[in-house]
Amino acid sequence: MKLCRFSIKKETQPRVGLVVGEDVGSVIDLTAEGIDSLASLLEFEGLTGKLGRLSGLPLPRYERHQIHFLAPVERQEVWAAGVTYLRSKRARMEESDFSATAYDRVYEAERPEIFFKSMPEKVVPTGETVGIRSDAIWNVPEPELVLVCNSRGHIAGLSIGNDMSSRDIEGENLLYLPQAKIYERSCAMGPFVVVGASEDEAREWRISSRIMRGGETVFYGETSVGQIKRSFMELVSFLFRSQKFPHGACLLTGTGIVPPDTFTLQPLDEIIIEISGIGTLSNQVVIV
Ligand code: DO4
Ligand code: MG
Repeated sequence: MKLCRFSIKKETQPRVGLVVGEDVGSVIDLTAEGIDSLASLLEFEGLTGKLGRLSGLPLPRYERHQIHFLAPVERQEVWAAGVTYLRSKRARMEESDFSATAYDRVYEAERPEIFFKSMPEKVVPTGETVGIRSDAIWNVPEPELVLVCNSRGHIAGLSIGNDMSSRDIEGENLLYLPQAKIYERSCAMGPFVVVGASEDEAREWRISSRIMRGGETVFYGETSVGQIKRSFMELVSFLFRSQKFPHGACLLTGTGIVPPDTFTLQPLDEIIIEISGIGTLSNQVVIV
């Protein structure tokens, strides 16, 4: 089952929706049943049963062309794990001189790399622009599965994220990581939160990234969610160590798709990230 946040075109009120049909045929407006936030819904035990009951009610439905998708995040902080795929570890070791061993060590260590990524209100939804820094010369998208956690640290849903990154800044010095990762429009998420899928199911999903420039594909890469080295709960339990998230938290799980070292994003590029069990997150690039 897929949830989303949306607004009706020409309106601004955010609504919570249940997606009907494989290809987003329509969206049931759960806000009409008093559900005013996605986060509150994700707090329910037995959520799929509740959603099954809600889908039987005579609630308003909107067709895809009548709505805009909003990012599926409200007051949750957005965090990200790193170096969870072998491909990511190798790429970071290649881009950096004197901090290469840090990536090697963190890949093997008990404690994963986890960093703050975005305030919720800064997360970009599908269809809007993501940013590349004006002071960076080597920029890439990082397509990642997102673990959408409730306040108890349960993984209530799964979504798609883009951890936009400046590789030249990150590679110059590890201490520059926050600047390489956190800037205007550097995090996109959505459009859906899939609920009721187990980790075993999710590990079978394919994740792909296509970058289009002037109508041509200039990069395509794919991998499997199953290549993530650590279990989902392992990552979440480290995030929730010694820290409370009263509104829940989103955790991007790291990238396994890295374009060749000669590749950098340009303004107007279209980034299309697909995860087979979830859907497609699509954003155009702008300089910020
Ligand atoms: O340590 C650098 C960031 C790693 C990361 O974002 C990833 O592996 O996805
Ligand atoms: Mg990343």
